[in-house]
Amino acid sequence: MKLLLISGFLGSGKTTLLLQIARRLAAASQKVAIIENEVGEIGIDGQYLRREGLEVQEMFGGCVCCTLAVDLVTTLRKLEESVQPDRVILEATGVARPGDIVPTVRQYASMVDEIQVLVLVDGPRYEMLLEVMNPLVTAQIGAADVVAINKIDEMDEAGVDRIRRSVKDLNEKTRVVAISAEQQINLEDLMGALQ
Ligand SMILES: Nc1nc2c(ncn2[C@@H]2O[C@H](COP(=O)(O)OP(=O)(O)OP(=O)(O)O)[C@@H](O)[C@H]2O)c(=O)[nH]1
Ligand SMILES: [Mg+2]
Repeated sequence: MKLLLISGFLGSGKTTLLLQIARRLAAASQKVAIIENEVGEIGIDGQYLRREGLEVQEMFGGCVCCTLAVDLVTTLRKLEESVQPDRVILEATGVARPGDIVPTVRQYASMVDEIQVLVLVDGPRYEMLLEVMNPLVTAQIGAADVVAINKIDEMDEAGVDRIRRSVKDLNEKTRVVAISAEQQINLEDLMGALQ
């Protein structure tokens, strides 16, 4: 199975985008399963995605990048046995550091052939978050294979270009796509980047 890890700050649009990606993969005949990691005990995102007909496993009460790392491997193993998905999409908590998840998966989750890290940036709040939450935002972008600048429907082009340059300064190897998950703008470009 291929694992797509979606990381990004609270409210950046992870669940909204996950649904769009899952629909597109399903339309391309891929079997998709979701893992929702939520800090609290109520699985709001999980319930929402399940109502859309998706196979969802939930992990509560901690973060898969630290306290729940072992549980993540167990959950992946269970999915492999029960569903045998082509793709698993993992929505991390907003405070997760994807760079800490990748080595665990590579080392212990042998059923995962490939892991991709997609980091969502909350476009309108990027500059504020970079200032206030600098170590977290920098760590998330640093670990990204692909960065999606989200909510461009609320931004002008100059603002998007500024973020693009800032992201490239933090991680010159990452691919950057500017999208709106909600308005479904540039999602085909993003799917291309995630092949
Ligand atoms: N304007 C705009 N709003 C968006 C877009 N994508 C998501 N949103 C809104 O952003 C808010 C958060 O979206 P979610 O998908 O729940 O974000 P999330 O990252 O999963 O949030 P948490 O799981 O709580 O961290 C919601 O009100 C969405 O409607 C977008 O492309 N444009
Ligand atoms: Mg969410």
